[in-house]
Amino acid sequence: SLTDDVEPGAATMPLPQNDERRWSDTSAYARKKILQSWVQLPNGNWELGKILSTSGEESVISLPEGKVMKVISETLVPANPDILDGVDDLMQLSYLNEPSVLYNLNYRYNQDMIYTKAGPVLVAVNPFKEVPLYGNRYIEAYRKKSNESPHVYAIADTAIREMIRDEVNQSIIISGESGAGKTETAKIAMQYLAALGGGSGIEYEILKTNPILEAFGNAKTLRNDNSSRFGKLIEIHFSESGKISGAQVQTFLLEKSRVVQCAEGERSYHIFYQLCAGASPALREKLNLTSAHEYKYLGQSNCYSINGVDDAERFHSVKEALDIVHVSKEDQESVFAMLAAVLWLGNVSFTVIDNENHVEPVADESLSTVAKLIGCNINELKLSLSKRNMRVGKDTIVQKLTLPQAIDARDALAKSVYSCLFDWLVEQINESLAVGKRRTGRSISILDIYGFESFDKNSFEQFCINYANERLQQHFNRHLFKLEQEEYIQDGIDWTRVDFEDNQDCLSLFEKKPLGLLSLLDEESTFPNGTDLTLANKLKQHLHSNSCFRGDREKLFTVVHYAGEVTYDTTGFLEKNRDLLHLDSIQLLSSCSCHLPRAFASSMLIQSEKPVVGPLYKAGGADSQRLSVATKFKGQLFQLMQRLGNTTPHFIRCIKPNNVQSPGLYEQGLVLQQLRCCGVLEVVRISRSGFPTRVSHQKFARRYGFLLVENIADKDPLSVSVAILHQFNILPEMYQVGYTKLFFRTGQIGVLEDTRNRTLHGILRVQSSFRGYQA
Ligand code: AOV
Ligand code: MG
Repeated sequence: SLTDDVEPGAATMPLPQNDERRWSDTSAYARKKILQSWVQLPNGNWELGKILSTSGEESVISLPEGKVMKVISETLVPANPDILDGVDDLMQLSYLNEPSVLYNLNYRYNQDMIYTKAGPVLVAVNPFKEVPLYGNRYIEAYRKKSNESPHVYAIADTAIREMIRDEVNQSIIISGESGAGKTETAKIAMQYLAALGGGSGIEYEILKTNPILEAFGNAKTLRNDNSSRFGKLIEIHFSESGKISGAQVQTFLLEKSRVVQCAEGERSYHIFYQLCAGASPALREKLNLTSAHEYKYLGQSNCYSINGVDDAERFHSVKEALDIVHVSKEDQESVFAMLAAVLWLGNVSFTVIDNENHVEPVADESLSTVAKLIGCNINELKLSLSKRNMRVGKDTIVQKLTLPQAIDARDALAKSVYSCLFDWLVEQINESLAVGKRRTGRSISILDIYGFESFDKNSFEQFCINYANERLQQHFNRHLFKLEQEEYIQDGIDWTRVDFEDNQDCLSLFEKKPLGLLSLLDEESTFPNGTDLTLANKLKQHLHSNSCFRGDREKLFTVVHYAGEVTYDTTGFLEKNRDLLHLDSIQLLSSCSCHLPRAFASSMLIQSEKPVVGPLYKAGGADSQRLSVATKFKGQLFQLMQRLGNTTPHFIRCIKPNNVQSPGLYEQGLVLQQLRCCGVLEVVRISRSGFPTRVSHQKFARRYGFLLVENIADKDPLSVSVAILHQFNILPEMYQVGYTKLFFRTGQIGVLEDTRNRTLHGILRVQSSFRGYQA
């Protein structure tokens, strides 16, 4: 136990409480007379105080501004000496407790030093303003290693170096809550890779994928004005010489419901507003475009603009970016036509045509514009929005639609056109970026997904997003804790286990078969009579004893996520999970004269013809049999984790210092909650007490063996390794020799690398001067 070695007499010393105790070096603390200490104020914030006196169980503390307070000594938490203020790696803190970490990040944040290392992890605190840390001057400094302060650039630099040195693919995995800065961080990393690996021009295209994907896949939410509504993995390929040769983008589950509805104060996808604001008069006329206010899909949330954002200007940047990734002008126009079609589709209204409440669309401007834009016959459009062909056995019956069914059919069409458009664009981008066909197999992938979300009302989208974040969290845990510890133990290294928060229970709640959230959801989705309420009841019935689950009233249930509790409302879950595609709509699109709708129809058909692995969906008039959305998403995530599992990961944790997107506002409680749930403090503790750098004996001997003075020709790698360690006087406490590997404390390998580089350069210089002599 950590408190075992507290010396006698330490009882009068303030000891950290509960959680704090896990992070503090109480032993060291107890040995010294501590004057500075953290005091928790009634509002929960920590303040630095001086201990004036201690008697019995109480201490008298003086706080800034002359306040004096009497507190229970036990509640005090030791503070670090001033000399450690603002250290750039939390590992350097003498007292690694929560208030000290909070203070250190805050201290740096106030000076625009938004990056801090937490052992191997980079912590980035969102500045919500421009900070002078980027651009060519900085890139150059990190490339030359003349600037060594923590930075995304430094992470990207390490990734490139390790890719080349170890011949292993790398990944930069960025996580954090919604609005914490993941997407910005991903762009900063790409900027560095492009600068170092650039030359062929392809890097410019890669950077231009960002404005395109953000326009089509990001939207204003209550958490973030530029919130990613899809997950993205961009794999950047490198040649043997370390130059970028191409890239590939993979996207995950776009939130398509946003196209037809979004909450008060939020917006639909940026591109709709950009098009309405920025289209040229000629394009407006061609698409029969009006202002964003005229479109029902955009009007329901009462929010049309974003502070400080000029949608018209952005539209021009998007067009430029499309040019650069080789989307032709004609194709661009088709893309805009699809967007206009989606908007006009939202304005299509219905009228009752018989006494059974069946409806058909009103033949007005919106209907005719949609028909014109997608290139179909107006009567066929009308039919597809008022009737549904259903196969029953071998027969086909025609069902007339009621108003809610017709609205569903209309919205389903709008959503699938938009999501097909998004996928089509990604495909175009990938074709354009697949320049280096001769792949060397070396790559750096950057992962930027939607962050953990918790709103007042949480639906299927949050359910999927938060599930994805659980998976990612496990990857983080697995890598930094489990693997780390297992490796030490396997290699016979003396190692004291560190407990960490595992989120396996929550993941099992989602994934267990047959009684997990996803299985039960899929099962209910196959029942024709299943409703959102029967789903909620089913979940409560089967999962009530799970510690990560709580059934609430009616259609509500709560999941205890690693990042906090979220209450979900099952309203719409079944429909969104089934995501029915009606053959009528597909047929309509395939009969269009424009090429995009036809391409969409065939990709929808391909999707529905895929061998069905999961449950079948025949209920509710669906003609196509496909995987449920949740099951497909789960499969994608498994694949993603597998892909990432084959790379050397570099983790960046983005932290959101306030909920109002303001610069200079650092809310302790909010930051602490994020630090706690993402395990940053545990990582630091592990790294500090452990040996984070490890190299196999073979590799080590191969890399540094030539530096040895003695002859090593007939020696085994382990002996060579030990010989190297001795020759370079590496202190015994700085490494451990395992069965298969060497384990080093942080920073040790740098000494050897320096010597190696100096020696190599020396050799090269000797060789070139020799060559000069010959010539
Ligand atoms: P996210 O990707 O983590 O949220 P973003 O990367 O979109 O968050 O960041 C949100 C906003 O914070 C940005 O639009 C910027 O205004 C600001 N910001 C973030 N990082 C920086 C930085 N390094 N410098 C300046 N401003 C920054 V989400 O996609 O919602 O999960 O779903
Ligand atoms: Mg984002």
